[in-house]
Amino acid sequence: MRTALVYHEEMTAARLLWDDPECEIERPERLTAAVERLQQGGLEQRCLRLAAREASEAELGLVHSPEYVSLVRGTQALSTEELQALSGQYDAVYFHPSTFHCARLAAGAALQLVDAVLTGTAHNGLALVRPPGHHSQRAAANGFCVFNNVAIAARHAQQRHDVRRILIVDWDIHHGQGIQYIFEDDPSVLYFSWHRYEHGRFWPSLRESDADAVGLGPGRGFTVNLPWNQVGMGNADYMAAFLHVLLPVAFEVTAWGPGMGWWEEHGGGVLCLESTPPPRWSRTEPCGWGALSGGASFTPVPGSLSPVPTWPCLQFDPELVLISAGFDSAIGDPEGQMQATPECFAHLTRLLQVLAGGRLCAVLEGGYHLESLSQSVCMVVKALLGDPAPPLSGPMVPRHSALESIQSVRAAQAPHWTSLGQQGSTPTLSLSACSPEKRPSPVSPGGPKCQAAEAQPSAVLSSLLDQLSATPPVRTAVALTAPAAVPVLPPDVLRQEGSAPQEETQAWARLHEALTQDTAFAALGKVLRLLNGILEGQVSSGIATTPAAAPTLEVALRQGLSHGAQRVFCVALGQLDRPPDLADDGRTLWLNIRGKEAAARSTFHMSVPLPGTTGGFLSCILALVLPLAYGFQPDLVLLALGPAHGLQDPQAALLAALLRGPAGGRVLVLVGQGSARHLVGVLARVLHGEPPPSLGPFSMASPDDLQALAHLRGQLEAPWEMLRVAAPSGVP
Ligand code: Q9C
Ligand code: ZN
Repeated sequence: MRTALVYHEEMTAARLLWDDPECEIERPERLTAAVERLQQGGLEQRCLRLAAREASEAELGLVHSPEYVSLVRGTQALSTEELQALSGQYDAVYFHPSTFHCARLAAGAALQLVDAVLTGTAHNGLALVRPPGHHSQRAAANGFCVFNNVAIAARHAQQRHDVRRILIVDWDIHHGQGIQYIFEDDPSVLYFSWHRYEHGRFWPSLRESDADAVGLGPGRGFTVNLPWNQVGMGNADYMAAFLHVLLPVAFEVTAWGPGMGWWEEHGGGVLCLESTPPPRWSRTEPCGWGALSGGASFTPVPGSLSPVPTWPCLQFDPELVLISAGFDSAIGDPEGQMQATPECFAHLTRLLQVLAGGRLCAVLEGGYHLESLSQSVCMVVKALLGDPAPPLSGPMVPRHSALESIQSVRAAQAPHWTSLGQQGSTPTLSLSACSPEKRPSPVSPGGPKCQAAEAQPSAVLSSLLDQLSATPPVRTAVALTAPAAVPVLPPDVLRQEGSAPQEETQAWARLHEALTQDTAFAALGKVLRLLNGILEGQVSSGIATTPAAAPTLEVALRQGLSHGAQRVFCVALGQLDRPPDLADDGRTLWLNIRGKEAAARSTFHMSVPLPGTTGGFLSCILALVLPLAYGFQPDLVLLALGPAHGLQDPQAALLAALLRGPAGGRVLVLVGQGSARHLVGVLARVLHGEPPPSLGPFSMASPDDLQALAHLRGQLEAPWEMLRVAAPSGVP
């Protein structure tokens, strides 16, 4: 794992030279505070440090007009009065004699980061820059932004590296209208932005920031705006936005078929962006459609449907992810007035790391509360380095207003993205057993139920300090039954040879006949040792093989519950039944993925069929597994691959990678006999923080798969509100 950190102290030179309450928040201390905190946390030292370079004028010209670049160059020689007069011509902008230099360093830092990641010098990285960029336009400065750092980096990646599809995720709390304008008709760049909007009352108060602005011409569907109409959005709202809007779109392959025909209006032709997919990260077969397979454009015959491909052609599934990483969307920020805590940004980063083979470049935008900004920056760097993300605090219940926003963007984008077609469903029945509200409170003091939505920023921020350093010494351990089954492992994955004490293993083995047999008994001893390491905080995650998956899973669950875990999330694939005498007391959430039927037996026990398509599998994870996991807030995840689990290696890897999120990285994977040792190697690498391999050719979810999910959502969204994709009707 190599994470680049791009910075240059000279970017602190620009500052406001006159009185302006609107602009004074964009100060040099933003950078120094963030860098100092990275150093204190020992994070800076773990990164590949790169000094920012200046972008050349040709590079600025990828996005900006020559006249505008000359104008900004000219500000170096202006007097304070002249600078103030020029600044007044733009909205929320100030110039300083060093602005041109700083802004070229900021754009250059983004370029250097992209170069490092696309040449393989680094896997991912962060550029700490100012001035920010996402409001700046072809010929205009705006909202503290001079050059559009992220847009320049995206164009550069396309021109200088063999990258076409780029995802830009703008989690700054303002709408990056500059980025939107630059790429609005371009389907090779998918721009996602959430922003404080308040029905248009919040700056920059643009009509085109609303959810129904989806892009123009060929770029329709490639602008995704999620306007927040109230302040106070928190962790649950941000996670719901990623799970129910951004990720389904980012993974999806766009199918162009009759009826979608945007080309009819914009007769310029359909651009096929993919001729031969790059070997490693593409999910789609080469465009199988003759006229399009050359990678060129074609002109449709007016009035004819025949030139429209009926099979996916332009896939999204990005090759590079750029984050416009503003932290004014975090708790305490005076601009955003939101409630998301710093660790939320580790989770957002973690979710994006499963895309584009992990090629993730974050570039600082806003963020004006120095403490909140610094901690959020640390959380992103920790996630980039592969460290486990601290669990999310606060009630994981999306706000009504957030669900309204999610519903409206899904509706606006539904014509362009098939996975957003499924809308909310009506609750069908109420379930027995206790509701999540009655579940036991968590171990950590000040955890979920104690921190009300109106939590004090300072209290939240200081309690988080301790978590920064509380990372287990061993990130991943592997305990294998047979030495013959040794897979290829990353060098710092621990091979655990030891077992739990004989008496402890014997006590548990009494639970089930099958556990007394030689190899099962030996495996159980190793599983217990590994699990104890996880529960005691010495190991973050682990994989163990066993010939007796079902009883071993039961033991692991019972041991987890009796040795410190308040809540355990069990994801059981294949023939693994929930132990019938296990108490349905809200401490175990049991999800089976197998079989034919989708069924919720209680609030805490459900099963769903394993979808037969990649699209269905992704929907199952994003729309069901992760919302349940994040809603349950477990402190341990058990993932068990039992007999006939049916998962392909890349599917298992994606599931394991994403299940590192909900329980602070505490995951134990049990692999039953019959699975190839290759699978153990793949799982070890993702638990260790490497990006999961591609799922392979994308296939659309079948109607049956989607119906199964919708059915479960209908049954479960009352107790598990993270499953909602729409606001419940009739409730204000
Ligand atoms: N009177 C960034 O966060 N505030 N820019 C305008 C209207 C401007 C924010 C208030 C905020 C600009 C990168
Ligand atoms: Zn901002």
